[in-house]
Amino acid sequence: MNIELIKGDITKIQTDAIVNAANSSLLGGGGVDGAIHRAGGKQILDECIEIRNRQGKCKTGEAVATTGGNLPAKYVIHTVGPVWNGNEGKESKLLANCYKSALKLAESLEVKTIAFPNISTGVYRFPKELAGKIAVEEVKNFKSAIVEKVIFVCFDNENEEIYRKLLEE
Ligand code: AR6
Repeated sequence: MNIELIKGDITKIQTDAIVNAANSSLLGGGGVDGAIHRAGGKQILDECIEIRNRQGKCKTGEAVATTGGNLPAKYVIHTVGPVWNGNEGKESKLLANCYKSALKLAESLEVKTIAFPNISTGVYRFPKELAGKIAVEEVKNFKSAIVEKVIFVCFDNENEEIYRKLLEE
């Protein structure tokens, strides 16, 4: 699998799928979630509401998919990262599950290219260095005959620096 690093706004990325760092309500919020719903338009929210009506809230570490609405990406894969409370073992596993669930769902949608934001490293306060390690490890461990390219989209300088180092290793 090809791994790339980009600094910028994930709503501008042209891939088959972009991943959203959502919350369990699936009804939108701030940060990257807010940016995706703003840029993608009402269709994404309508589909999220449908999913909620069908299966209830999205649990931490799980993922659901909607279309991309007005975004350049075809799909948005919404996953719910853990809130960092200092329980490293438990929260690391949940964050790893986000990447696993999103990649599995991407495969089932026959996604070839997928872009990830730095899940949980904003409002949810997950330590960026540890989150980066988990993200890179999960992507590298995911062997797929369908997904060809994963792009890590870093919004802030700190994450960009962390990912640059991790991907050089
Ligand atoms: N493109 C790419 N990355 C972005 C963008 C963007 N447009 N905007 C922010 N980031 P956060 P979380 C980065 O807080 O920590 C929401 O309210 C940001 O710099 O968006 O998982 C949800 O509804 C950071 O590195 O998500 C939840 O309630 C990363 O995205 C809660 O926040 C994640 O920051 C989820 O918190």
